[in-house]
Amino acid sequence: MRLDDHPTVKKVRNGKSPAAQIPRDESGAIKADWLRAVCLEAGADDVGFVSVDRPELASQQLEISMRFPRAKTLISIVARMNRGAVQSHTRSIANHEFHEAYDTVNEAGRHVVRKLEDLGIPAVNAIAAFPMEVQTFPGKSWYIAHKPVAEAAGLGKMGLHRNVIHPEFGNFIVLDTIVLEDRVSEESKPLDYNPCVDCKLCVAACPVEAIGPDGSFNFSACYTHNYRDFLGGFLDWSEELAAATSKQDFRDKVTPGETVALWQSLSFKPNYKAAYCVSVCPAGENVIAPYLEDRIAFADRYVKPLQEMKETIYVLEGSDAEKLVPSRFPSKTPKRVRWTVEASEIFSFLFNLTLTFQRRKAGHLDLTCHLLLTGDAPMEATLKVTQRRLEIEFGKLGTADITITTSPETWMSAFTKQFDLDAALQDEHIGLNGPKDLLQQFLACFPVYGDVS
Ligand code: B12
Ligand code: SF4
Repeated sequence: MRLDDHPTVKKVRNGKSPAAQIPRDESGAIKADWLRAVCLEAGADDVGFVSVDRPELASQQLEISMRFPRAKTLISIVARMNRGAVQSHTRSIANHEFHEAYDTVNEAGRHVVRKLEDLGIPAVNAIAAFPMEVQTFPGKSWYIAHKPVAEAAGLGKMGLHRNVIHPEFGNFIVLDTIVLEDRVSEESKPLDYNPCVDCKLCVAACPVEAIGPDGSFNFSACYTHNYRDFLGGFLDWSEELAAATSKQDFRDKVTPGETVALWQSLSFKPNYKAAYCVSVCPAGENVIAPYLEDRIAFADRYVKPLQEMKETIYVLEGSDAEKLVPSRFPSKTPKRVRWTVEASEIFSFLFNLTLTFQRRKAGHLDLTCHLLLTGDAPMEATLKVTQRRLEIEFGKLGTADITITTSPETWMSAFTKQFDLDAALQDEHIGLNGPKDLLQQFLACFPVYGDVS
């Protein structure tokens, strides 16, 4: 049969194109009002449109264009969470609400895509979070960062705790992005204020002080505790099991409760250990009234029970969290675990340093260090610690207080417990120009990498 005579071909050629049903403006762009209604009908609680070439998305454009070469617009959608559930001090209730909201936003995204696809417009739902490209672990596993898209789409701003706060719903939302291969008639504009009221309740509630009062974020503290039953936590569990010499040896390291918690995460959906920063946040028009009425009562109701809750807090050896838990939260018990985002090559290792930097341990250290790495692929970097923050840039920038010349392997081993700085200096594995105590102070700004003692 000739292709022209095939029943499918004949039907399609004789049928009316579904694309004719799409309302478009004179330039041919899809009408924003219509698309907005489609998204809300599909289950989104709010929506905004951002063209992929918007400057706010500059850092993501390369990856988006590689994965979605025909993308023209990003549709940002949010789903509300039930506040009471997230504010609950019962972890299973709060976690279930997160999971339900992720399902809601993913389903809404899927319905929008189905509707558009039926009308002949290609689109893809980028998915709220997990599943992600986790086979790249410990590398970056997400391909669209929803927060900057939501900000550009006017759906809120990142608060002090780095979660996006919607002007009405507060931070009780989850985010998703739909990638659309078409233009939309009207783009959304970012909010002209930040709904965060700078109350710092998120700082007070976080059991590992991941959120700094200055807006800094301790990635390793949050990831190590909150994500104990995810990703690297599971890796650690399986390696403990493999290394155990007996049942008792395994139980000495991992309690039956911890194993069962992991079973629950694997069987149902992974359980966050905290998310307290979200639960205590009073920002947003629909949320703030009780806070404005009585701030102390608000903190007593939402923050204090979390601070007083008895629980195990997972910390890295030598981290700020390990030191602060016993004094700030006497009812909580810190437990040392391993940093599982290990890096095998120097670029990831340097990035790892930014994730594990401990601002309290840095104290008032003010240091510029030139790192000159030798070997097959020599490299220069500047490591700058100032105001309890670490910045790493390639090249030799500014005037160095210390200059270190070493191999990438020696540099990576310098952050482990076994490392002997004096021996490395003596054997000339490390060449140091500048005071040794400055290098020691720098190394002390990080937790111990490697096995737990
Ligand atoms: C990576 C990630 C995390 C990381 C880093 C968090 C962060 N501040 O970015 C960890 C594991 C710590 C985390 C924790 C949480 N997350 Co999260 N997370 C993501 C994810 C996948 C990407 C985040 C992102 O955009 N980062 C890049 C930029 C925008 O953020 P940044 O702060 O400048 O970058 C930091 C980190 O990302 C990290 N980083 C940057 N690049 C790389 C690369 C690698 C390899 C690694 C390891 C780290 C890393 O370093 C930066 C400085 O700390 C998104 C889902 C998605 N696809 O967008 C959800 C998302 C941001 N998470 C969310 C939530 C709810 C949480 C938690 C509350 C989890 C929970 N339920 O307990 C906590 C809150 C912690 C906090 N206060 O930020 C929601 C936020 C919703 C909202 N209202 O904004 C999102 C949007 C998921 C969703 N679909 O709704 N998360
Ligand atoms: S808890 Fe307070 S400081 Fe933290 S993000 Fe919410 S409003 Fe901002």
